[in-house]
Amino acid sequence: MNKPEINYPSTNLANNALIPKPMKVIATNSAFGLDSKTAIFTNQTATGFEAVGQYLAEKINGQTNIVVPVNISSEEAVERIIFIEKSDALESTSPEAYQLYIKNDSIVLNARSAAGAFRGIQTLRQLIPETANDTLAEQPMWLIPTGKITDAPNFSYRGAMLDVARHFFTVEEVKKYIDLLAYYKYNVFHMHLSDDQGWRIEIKSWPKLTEVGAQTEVGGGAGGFYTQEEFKDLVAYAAERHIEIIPEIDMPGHTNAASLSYPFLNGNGKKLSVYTGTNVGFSTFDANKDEVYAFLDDVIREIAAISPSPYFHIGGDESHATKKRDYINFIQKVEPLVKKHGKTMVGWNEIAQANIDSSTVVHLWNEPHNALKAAENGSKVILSPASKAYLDMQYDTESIHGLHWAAYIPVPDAYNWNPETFVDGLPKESILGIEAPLWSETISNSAELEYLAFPRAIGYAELGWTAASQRNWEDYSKRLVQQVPFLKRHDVNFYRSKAVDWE
Ligand code: TNX
Repeated sequence: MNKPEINYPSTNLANNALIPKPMKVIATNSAFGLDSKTAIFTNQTATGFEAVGQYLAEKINGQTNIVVPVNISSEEAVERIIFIEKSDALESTSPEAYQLYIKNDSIVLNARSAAGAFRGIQTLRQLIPETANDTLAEQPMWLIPTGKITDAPNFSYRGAMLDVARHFFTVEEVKKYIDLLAYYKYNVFHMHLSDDQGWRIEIKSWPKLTEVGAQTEVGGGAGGFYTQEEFKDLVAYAAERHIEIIPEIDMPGHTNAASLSYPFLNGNGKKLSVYTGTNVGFSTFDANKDEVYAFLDDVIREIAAISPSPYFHIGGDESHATKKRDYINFIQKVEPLVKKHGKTMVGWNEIAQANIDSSTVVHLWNEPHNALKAAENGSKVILSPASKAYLDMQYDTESIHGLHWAAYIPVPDAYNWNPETFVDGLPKESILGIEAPLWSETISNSAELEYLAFPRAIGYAELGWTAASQRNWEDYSKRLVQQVPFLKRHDVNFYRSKAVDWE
């Protein structure tokens, strides 16, 4: 390596616009010049590290057009190196912890696992300035401020949910959303795959679910579904971004599309017809029929086989057409089916009415008392309180998409709450993390999805990753403004809230 003599201008790592805000930042007031003479070297024995290096190179290329080689054998033309290393000597024990050490001529990223390295390169991506400095060297150079970042997540579960049932979203639309979530260090993508208005995943042993149940959506559109191959492709795509996909099949309510496909499933005693409206709570499986559980055994088996996530979400919400006794019986019969196929059950907070296993996870949306009950029983809780964390809630009365049954959620309100104290008496140890659900009654394409999700989903990313003591709206909103070039570069239709000084 022959290093050129460059007088780097001083840049200050402490003035970064990183979201989520990292645990610790120490600035050393110089710069690393990212240019065509930079190379990436990664650990090549531990799984996934090289792929993280390649992902970084791809993203650098997408932004700057420079080609940064990964793990090349000759270092001749190389002047500066980004090392991506495995290290167990990090302060935090989180598998997603990382440490970035940025100096003039090298960047060292240390992580326990490829997941940690992946989170670390998102930080690095966010530090690459929009524009190159063309005066320092013969070729354009992007100046990354030097210093040290030590970071780890506050919560191990940082999720976003998309309802692909009320309106269908294509594989490409879902991938675009996953890409954006990855940039903000999300690690879970929950897919709401079935509801009254549509069934969205191929089940080979019950083909009418997609031949009949998938052909509709809210408003009368054509609907759609993912073949098992497409679902596997989505799972792999998310996994490359160290995001786990949790599939949800909602039951025993929200099941009109399934019952329309196979009428023996229906338990509400009413004549079935296509449903393309937005009411909830009218449909139910018949909880007293063995054939219903045999059907569910097949559905869960087929999905579990193509879903590496340890979790399987059974919905369980708003089963107003199911008698309470039947509901409890149903949940207690489905839980062993989920277990039988090697998965941990997750369900919306209503499931805590049943006698559930302590390994089952309860997903809070509207009933703190059921979250508390579950926690007392040893279950972990995911927090998605509708009044704070629902991405489908309108910003205000002028919002062009969304609902407002739980609240209007302006951008500052989405950020200004503390998941750790939201449910009075819920111990932090019981909280797995937070999730921001996006129900799709009022949205049907990427532009509409993005209008509701951005910028609020960026704030939820910080609520999941950054400790409460480090969060502050004033400081956050300034960092949020600096996301605009990234959002524009990726053609994200974000909502320009008046509460943010976009400049
Ligand atoms: C409630 S939240 C629902 C969904 C709706 C949503 C709309 C939950 C578990 N159930 O069925 O789509 O409200 O905001």
